[in-house]
Amino acid sequence: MERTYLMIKPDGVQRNLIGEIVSRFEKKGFTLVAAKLMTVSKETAETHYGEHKERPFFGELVSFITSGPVFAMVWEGESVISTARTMMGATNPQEAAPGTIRGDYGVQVAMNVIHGSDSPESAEREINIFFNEEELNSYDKEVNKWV
Ligand code: 3AN
Repeated sequence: MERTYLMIKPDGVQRNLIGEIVSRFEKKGFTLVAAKLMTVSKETAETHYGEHKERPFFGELVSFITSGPVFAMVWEGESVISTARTMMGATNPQEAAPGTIRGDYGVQVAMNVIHGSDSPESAEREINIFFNEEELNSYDKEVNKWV
């Protein structure tokens, strides 16, 4: 069973989208393994976005993600990494399809509402950046036999 790291960014928290976004993943049939509202430190943001260090928008990225609380989550399910990316939509909300989270709620690329791991390697890395082992819950849901 796959796990992914999803994070509602400060714009999504400010715009009261936590419930709506959590609801989409619950209704899809994925299982919430961990979640917390937290303020990301500059060091953690720089580690998380390390692969973008050379990009011109790196400074903007770090200052945005540390500007207010984020809602950090771990979700579990079959092919959850790629399916969550599909549900999020394209990085640039102007290109994201209607019906996706960014397509429905985002306007600009810097504030695109949600982050999601893009591979099993980044999922493992990102889960470990934001959560301790004891924060990760392992449980079965009856509903899972139907999806
Ligand atoms: P994704 O989040 O869809 O995996 P990446 O990994 O290409 O997208 O980019 C990481 C983050 O950097 C994006 N979520 C977005 O907020 C930000 N970003 C990407 N391109 C730009 C840009 N041209 N200007 C500002 N921020 C950007």
